[in-house]
Amino acid sequence: MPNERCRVLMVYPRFNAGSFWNYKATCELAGALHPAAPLGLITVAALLPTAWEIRLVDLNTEELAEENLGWADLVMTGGMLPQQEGTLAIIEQSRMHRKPVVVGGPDATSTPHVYEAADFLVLGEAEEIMAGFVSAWRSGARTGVFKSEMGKTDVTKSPTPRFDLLKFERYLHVGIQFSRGCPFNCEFCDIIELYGR
Ligand code: B12
Repeated sequence: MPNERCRVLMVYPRFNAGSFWNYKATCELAGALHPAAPLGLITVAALLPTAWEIRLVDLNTEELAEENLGWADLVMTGGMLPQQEGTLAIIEQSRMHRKPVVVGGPDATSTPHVYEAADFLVLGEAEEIMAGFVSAWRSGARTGVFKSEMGKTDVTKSPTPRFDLLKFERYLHVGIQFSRGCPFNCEFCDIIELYGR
């Protein structure tokens, strides 16, 4: 689509302070601001049309400047359970600026009712869903719930994440994916429900 413009502001929500397994002390020792980079959002970024402009703000390492919200046509956010409060705050802030907000990721997929205030919900693995979202957005949709109709993602078809959007020096480690789901049965974990084996 020539001349198409869409400015996407990706915001990685803040984790609850003091949440378990947050590597806070390790980050201090190593001089990092946060343990892990937002691999979900940069994977979603790689699934969007190349003509769309993308900015990434990780609220675990920086503040969200008002200017970024003013710039955006669309806000994308989401993460895991300890980021729920942070995600809800981003939804509220985006709505105050009258910016449509898309929420996705593991917590929205597990408990979509919590995120009803979002304009769009993307539930499940984004690889199978974003093309449908993009075509709905292009045809003028400004609300909707998008789910994968095609079953589980073939991880070999997941694009290389947009690592260029990261400020590497801020993180303790940057993950890469080599599988989805899990072969084990740990009782505390619902990953098999989310992404299968
Ligand atoms: C690596 C990992 C960790 C690491 C790094 C964590 C971090 N801060 O990044 C460690 C080991 C530290 C960790 C710890 C915890 N984790 Co963890 N972790 C994972 C794991 C194995 C992979 C996450 C990942 O990077 N995946 C790769 C990316 C590409 O996938 P993704 O983020 O899911 O993104 C895809 C979609 O969800 C979607 N998507 C994601 N975001 C968005 C946003 C938008 C707008 C859209 C459209 C789509 C979208 O698109 C992507 C491509 O398909 C998952 C399980 C799994 N196999 O997915 C659990 C998982 C995310 N963790 C989970 C939990 C609960 C925790 C802990 C709270 C556990 C605990 N009890 O302490 C802690 C919290 C840590 C903290 N305070 O930071 C849960 C979250 C469940 C939920 N309902 O939110 C998961 C799903 C495992 C599970 N089922 O139990 N974790």
